[in-house]
Amino acid sequence: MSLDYVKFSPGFDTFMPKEYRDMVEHGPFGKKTTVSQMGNFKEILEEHPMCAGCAMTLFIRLAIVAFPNPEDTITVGTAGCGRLAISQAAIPFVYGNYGDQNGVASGLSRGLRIRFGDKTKDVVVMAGDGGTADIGFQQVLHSWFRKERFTTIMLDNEVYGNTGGQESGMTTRGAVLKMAPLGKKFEKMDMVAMAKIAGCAYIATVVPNNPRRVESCIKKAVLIAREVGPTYIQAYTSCNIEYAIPTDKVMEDAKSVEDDRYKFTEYVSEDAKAYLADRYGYKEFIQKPVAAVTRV
Ligand SMILES: Cc1ncc(C[n+]2csc(CCOP(=O)(O)OP(=O)(O)O)c2C)c(N)n1
Ligand code: SF4
Repeated sequence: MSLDYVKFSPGFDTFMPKEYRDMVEHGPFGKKTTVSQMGNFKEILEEHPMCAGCAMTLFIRLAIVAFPNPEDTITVGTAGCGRLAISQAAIPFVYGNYGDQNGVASGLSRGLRIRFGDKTKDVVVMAGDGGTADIGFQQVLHSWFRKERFTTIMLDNEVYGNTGGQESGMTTRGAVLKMAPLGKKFEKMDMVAMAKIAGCAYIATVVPNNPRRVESCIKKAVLIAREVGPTYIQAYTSCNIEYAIPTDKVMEDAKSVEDDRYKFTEYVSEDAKAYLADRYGYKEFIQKPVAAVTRV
């Protein structure tokens, strides 16, 4: 059992730092904690070096709380702001070259299935829009076409935040950034349509100001990826620095962007619906019996 990893070896408990003791005693491992209980348990991610008010950090925090089995989850990331937070979480994090994340996750997810057989090990990629739609694009698409069973989350701040404001394929047309002063010349890439074409079994677009919705999307995506196929979540996680959003307006911005051009959408394949209903009791996907035809 992976929970044994975090427990103290006999004789070591008195030497462990307080944070570690807290994590073992009050962390979410082996429990079914939810976002509505935040504040009542020690979170896996509590400290990070991200900018104050960064929506990406809030989303990452919510996503990690939502992992169905955090003690059996490995995150994979790449260059970009998000890895600065994800790498501080008290669960394993694998960091490859910029854009390699879906190639790394493919090998990791296959290897874990061979090594651990029938035990569940979840692999979750979290990478920026540049890492996912630009430099990592080929590896992302091929992992989907190959039906690799892990979750890909795009932290879509619509800019290269970590390197000071270059445009990405996910920047909206016309946006002017510090290092794109003439304005983006092309449309924002439609990665949701590409995920559909490539055969992802679950696809969602979401913003971070509805924690329960984020939780529901992450849980479904991770559970479906265990057996049915690749899953993709695209999250609007604004960069308040590069888009000059005052820190106290970050959630307001997320709400207005959600109402305007980043609406909540969710696609669940028929196989994934049946799997969620049968295996995890999702009522919304239980097939209703066809009413008998009465003849008169
Ligand atoms: C091969 C390679 N090219 C370029 C870089 C420099 N680099 C680091 S982060 C980054 C941009 C990250 O943008 P994005 O993926 O959108 O993530 P964000 O920082 O916005 O979260 C770049 C170009 C690198 N680390 N490795
Ligand atoms: S640069 Fe932007 S995305 Fe990166 S940590 Fe700061 S606010 Fe967040």
